Amino acid sequence: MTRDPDFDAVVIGAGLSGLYQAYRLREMGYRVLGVEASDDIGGVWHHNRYPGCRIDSESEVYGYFWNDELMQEWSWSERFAAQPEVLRYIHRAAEIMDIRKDFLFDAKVASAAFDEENDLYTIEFQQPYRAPVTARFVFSALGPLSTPQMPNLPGINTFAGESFHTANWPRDPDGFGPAPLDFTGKRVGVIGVGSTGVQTIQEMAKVAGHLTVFLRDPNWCTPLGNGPMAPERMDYIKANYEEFTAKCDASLAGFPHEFIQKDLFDVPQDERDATLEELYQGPGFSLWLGAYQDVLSDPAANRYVSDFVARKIRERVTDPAVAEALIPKDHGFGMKRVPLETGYYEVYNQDNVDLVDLHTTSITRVTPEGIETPEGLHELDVIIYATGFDAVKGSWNKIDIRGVGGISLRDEWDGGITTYMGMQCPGFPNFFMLVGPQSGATFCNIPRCSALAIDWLSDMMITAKESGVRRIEPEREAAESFTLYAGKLQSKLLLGQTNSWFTGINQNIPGRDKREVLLFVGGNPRFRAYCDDVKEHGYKGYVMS
Ligand code: NA7
Repeated sequence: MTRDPDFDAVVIGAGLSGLYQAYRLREMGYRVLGVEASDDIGGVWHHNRYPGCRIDSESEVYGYFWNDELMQEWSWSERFAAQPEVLRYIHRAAEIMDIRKDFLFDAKVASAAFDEENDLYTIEFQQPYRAPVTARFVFSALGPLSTPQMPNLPGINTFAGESFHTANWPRDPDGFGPAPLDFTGKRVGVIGVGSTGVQTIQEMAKVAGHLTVFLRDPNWCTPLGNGPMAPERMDYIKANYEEFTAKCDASLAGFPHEFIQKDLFDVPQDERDATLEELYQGPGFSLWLGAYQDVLSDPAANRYVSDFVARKIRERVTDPAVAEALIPKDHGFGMKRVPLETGYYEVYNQDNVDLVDLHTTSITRVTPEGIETPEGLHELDVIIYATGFDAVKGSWNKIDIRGVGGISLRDEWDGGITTYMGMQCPGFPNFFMLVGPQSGATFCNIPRCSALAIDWLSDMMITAKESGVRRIEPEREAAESFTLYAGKLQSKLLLGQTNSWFTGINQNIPGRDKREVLLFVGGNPRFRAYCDDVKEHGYKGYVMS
C-alpha cells in the first residue's frame, strides 16, 4: 500500500525566492510547508548585515513585481537601498503574502531522500528534536550565495580579537540591521575585495583607527551612483512600473541597462570615449551591462574598456604603486562580477588605510594579535573575512540529497552538473531548484529572474495538479542538451574563460580549480524563450506520471 505524504510540497528556504514559491503553491491549493534553517525570513538579507551592505541593483527593479499593493505602497529611500531597508521590504512583503505562518524556523535540512515506491521525499533535519517530514514535491530555494566560505589560514581560530565573516554578521536583535558594534579607533583588517569587501572597506575606512586591506586579486570597480530617492522619482516609478519591467525583461540580466547595439571599434574614438565616461559616471551596472555589445566577448574591445577603467583608478589613487596593485592583471573588465563603489579608491589615499598586496607577500598565519606576513605582524583588534561563498552549488552540497536508486546529488555533481533549465536534475524526480546551478536566475537580478522560474514552475504544478501527476522528472537527454547549450553560451563570453565564482573556481575549497557551467549567461530573454518553448510543447523533455 502506498503512503501519502505529510505535505504536497516542502519549500526549503525563506529568502525572497522561497517565500514567493511557498505563497504561489499555497494559493494554488497545495498543502505546503516552508522550512528555514535560520530563525527568521530574509535569506541573504537576514545574514549579510555587515556595515555598508546594500544592493547593486537600482532599488525599483529589485524585489517582487507581481504585487501591485506592494509596488504602490513601498517607497524606497535610496536609489540603491541598504540592507536594513531591503530586509524591511521583505518583511512587509511576507506580511502581505501572510506567508510566515507556513514556515518552520530553526529547521535546517540535513537530507532529502526520494522514496520511489511512494513518489515522495523524506526530509530530515539537523536539529534532533525535529521529526522528519514527507512531501511529494520539494522546492529548494537555498540561495546561490548563502554558504559562507572562510579562508584556510593557519591559526585562524587563535585570534584573540573579534572576527566576523560578512555573511554571518551579528544582528541587531530588535531591528533589521547589524548589531551596534563600534569600530571607532580600532585596528581593523579586511580580507577580500569582492563586492562585499569593497562595501565593507568603504565603511570601515570612515571609522577605523587603522584599516589594513589584505588584497589578493583586485577587481574592476565602478561608481554606484547612489543618492536619496527623490519623492517625485518614486512617484514616477510607481506610475511606470510596467515600463521598468519591460526594460528589465528585455535585458541580459534583469537590470535597466541595455548594451549599445554597436561594436566598440565601429564608433569614432572621441565618441566612444565620451560614451564610456558617461557610463562610468552612470548608475549601477551602466558600464558593465550597458556598454558596446562586444565588450564582454571581444578581447580587443574588452582591453579598451579595461584600459579606460585602469586610467580611472590611476587618477583616483594618489600613490602610483598602490594604484597598480588595485588594477586587475588576471582578468579584463566585466569578466568577474563588477563591484560597485562609493569612494572606494579614495580610501587608499587616507592616512589610516594600508594595503597589503598578497601578490608580493603572503599571509603566513593568524596569531592571537593579528595577521602575520613574512615581513612582520599586522596587529589587529578586528578581522573581517569578506571571503565570499561556496557559490551556487555549495548550499545544495550541504544537504544529502538522494534520488532514484539512492544516487547522491553531490556525487552526481562531482562528475559534472547536468540540469534541465537549472530547475531539475535527471534522476531526482520532484526535486526542484530555484536559483541553482545553470538557472537563468543566477546570473541575473535574482528576485526578478527567480520570479520567472517560480511562475513557470508554478504553472507546471497547476498542470500536474489538474492531471493528478505524482512524479515529474526531466529526461537525461533533454537535460544534457540544455547544459550543453548553457556551456556554449558561457564559452562565448570572456567571463566563461575566467576563474571566478561565476565559473566555479574557489581557492579556499579543495578540488574547485576546474571551471564548470554554473550559470546560464545567455540572458533573461533567451532563458525565458527556452522555458516557454518547453511549456508550449507540452513540457517537452519531462516525464510526468
Ligand atoms: P567574492 O566575490 O567571492 O569575493 C571574495 C574575496 O575574498 C575575493 O576578493 C577573494 O580574492 C578574497 N579571498 C578569498 N580567500 C582569500 C584568501 N585566503 N586570501 C585573500 N583573499 C581571499 O565574494 P563577495 O562576498 O564579495 O561577493 C559574492 C557575491 O555576492 C557578489 O558577486 C554579489 O553577487 C553578491 P580572490 O579573488 O579569490 O583572489
